Amino acid sequence: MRVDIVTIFPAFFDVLDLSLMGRARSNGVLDVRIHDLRDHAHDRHRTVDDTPYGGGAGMVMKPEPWGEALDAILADADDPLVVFPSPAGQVFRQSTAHELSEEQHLVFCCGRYEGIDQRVIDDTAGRSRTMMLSIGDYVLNGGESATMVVLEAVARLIPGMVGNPESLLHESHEQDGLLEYPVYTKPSSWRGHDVPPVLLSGHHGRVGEWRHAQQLERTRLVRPELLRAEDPRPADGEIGRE
Ligand code: 6GU
Repeated sequence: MRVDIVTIFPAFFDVLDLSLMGRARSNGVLDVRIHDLRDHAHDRHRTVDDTPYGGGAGMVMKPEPWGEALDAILADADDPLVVFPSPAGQVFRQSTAHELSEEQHLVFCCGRYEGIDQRVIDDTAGRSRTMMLSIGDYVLNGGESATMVVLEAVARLIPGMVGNPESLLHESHEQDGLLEYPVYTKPSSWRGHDVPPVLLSGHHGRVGEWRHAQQLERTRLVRPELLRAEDPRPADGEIGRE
């Protein structure tokens, strides 16, 4: 997958050299290119922002540097998806991560200040598939950290990224939409806390039932809105059983 990121803070993405991402980049699974928006600002101060028409607080990112930066990236691109991280966008979910992991070329446009001049988004939508994406209901100072979040969630779903693809199946927000069950490793007793005995029983059926009950209980306590009509209720007697 090719990924282009346009930002006024290229150094923010230095961490992409590390860990899973670093390996994916060196073995060719991910081709990530970072672009400094200021390379497309041509005044002496490399200005990328200006005051908002209509008044109000803060600054707005000027359209010209964005237009030029995107012209250069999109010139030789084959059906890219251009993403504008924004708290005003559609909410990014695990299902969105799966959809984006099927793309062959993503372009992330990291806004700062009060946002990017809307005409940049409109102009881009006139020539490429374009979306505004929010990572949740809170406010960040810019799109950089949101881009990192989206990229990490998407990249690990690309075939060949995660060592054992089976490990992707039993996670929160996958499959049945329940939160994941708690996990334990050796020693079986630590600081007076014992691993739940069922996990030491070697009885796969009972382990599976216990894990599912834990998923339901956690979800009911922390994220009840994720439960579906067909999920058993506490009254069904499943929750808390060992
Ligand atoms: Cl994508 N950007 C900013 N600036 N704030 C956010 C966000 C994005 N998602 C949630 N809050």
